[in-house]
Amino acid sequence: MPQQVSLTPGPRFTATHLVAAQVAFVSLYLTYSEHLVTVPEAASAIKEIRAEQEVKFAERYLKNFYGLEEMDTMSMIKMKSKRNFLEEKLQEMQQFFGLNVTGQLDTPTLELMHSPRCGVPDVQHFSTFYGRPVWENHHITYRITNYTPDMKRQDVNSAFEKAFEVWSKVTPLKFSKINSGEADIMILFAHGVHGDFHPFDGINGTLAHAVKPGPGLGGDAHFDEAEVWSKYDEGINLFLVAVHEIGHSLGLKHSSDEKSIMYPTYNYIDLNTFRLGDDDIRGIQFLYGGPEEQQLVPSPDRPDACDPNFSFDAVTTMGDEIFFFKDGFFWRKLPDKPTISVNLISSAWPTLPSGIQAAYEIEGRNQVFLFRDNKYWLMNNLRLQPNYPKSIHSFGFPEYVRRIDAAVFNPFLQKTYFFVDNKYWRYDERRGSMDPGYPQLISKHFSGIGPKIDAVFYFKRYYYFFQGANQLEYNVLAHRVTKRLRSNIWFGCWE
Ligand code: TQI
Ligand code: ZN
Repeated sequence: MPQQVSLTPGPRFTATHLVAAQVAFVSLYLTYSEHLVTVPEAASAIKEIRAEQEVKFAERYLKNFYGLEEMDTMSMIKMKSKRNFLEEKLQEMQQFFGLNVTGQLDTPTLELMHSPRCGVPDVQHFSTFYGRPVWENHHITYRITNYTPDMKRQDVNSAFEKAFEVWSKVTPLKFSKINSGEADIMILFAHGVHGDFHPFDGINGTLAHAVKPGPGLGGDAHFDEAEVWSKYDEGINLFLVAVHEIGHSLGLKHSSDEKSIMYPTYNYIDLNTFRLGDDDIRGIQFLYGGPEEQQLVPSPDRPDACDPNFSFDAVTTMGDEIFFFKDGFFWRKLPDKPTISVNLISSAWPTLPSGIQAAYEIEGRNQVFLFRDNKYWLMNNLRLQPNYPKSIHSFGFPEYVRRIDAAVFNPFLQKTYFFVDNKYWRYDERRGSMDPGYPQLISKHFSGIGPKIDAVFYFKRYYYFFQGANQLEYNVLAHRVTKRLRSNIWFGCWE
């Protein structure tokens, strides 16, 4: 018979111990019932409930420590043979602890499971999923598809942003939040059944789960809405659970190192002092390697965007951000935030060349086309798509066009303008063909623009044309130039 389990946390732990809490629940129930049971029927009913709870408890235990029903997209066949699976895992555990290998949830096995000190197999480090799945592309997108009402939206965003940062700091991985379409890591909050064969179980118990890297459901992280999510240590701290789940999303399984965030118990840790454990870092770097030395870009080689004569090769929006391309670099900026980051094109997209000459986004389709010479690439949610580059002649350009200077999509007309020297073409994105009657002179339709432009992008009913160090703001609906600006105005350069 399982005994009352001490809940005194170890010296390192200051808060709830998830597995211990589960044990406490079962044992409290038992002590409670032992004092109360006088009527025989009640006793047998309680026994039944107790047995059911013990099975549930054992399942959770095996899940945590023996990878029972790992979060694969569990096939129906596997579901059917869940019993066998449980038996197998029980045998594995019994073998490990030198118990009789019965495959049954017998008393010695249960007792061992209930003892909190012996719950962890002595694999002294991190573990990865079978086959070691990882994300091939180091630029990983995530999307928060819904929000818990327990917290402010901004706090949810920042919990995830910070949680991703924890992992990006120690790896070459970059994470970007997208707000529509399919991200690599789709995040959601849900109650109970939510469409993945792993329904949530109400408050406590399972808090969240995440799927190993892969297409579709792969990488996705689900959070049990029945928990009270919090920014602090009342309820369950979203940031800490997010760090743990993202660990799974990136390919880490549980670690047996108590200091690891991948250790399968929940402990509140002061967020100001939170750090990944050494074992977490070893684990994640085993999968992805360490961070790239971005700062090795010799500063004399890095173009100074604040140079008053600075010009751009290509500019486009991508989701909420504006991307500026120049030589081997790109800058990305959120329009309403002052921070700008500069990156090497080759480190973000190893197969994309430097010297991108034109780029445009089809708003609403999450598509960005990038051009260099007679080739173009398609990017979707920051990821280069397979089967590119293709030839620009597939847009219908005549043979003599060898490159594009600039391109911009007009969302009102659903048409794209391509600028080449002093002329432009117009492409119908809905029909997928070039409009007849082109090329035309830029100066004829876009008064005040030209003769030749470097880059152009569309933002909130304006086109921004770049001509050397000058930028012209052009009202799309009024068809006229409304402002003359420095090209690098977006960079907050104060002369
Ligand atoms: N959910 C389990 C977990 O994320 C689900 C799970 C068990 C799992 N084994 C897995 C997911 C293997 C992927 C791969 O660990 S949970 C904790 C912790 C949970 C537990 O709700 O039990 C955290 C979620 F570590 F505190 F126990 C988050 Cl942080
Ligand atoms: Zn886990």
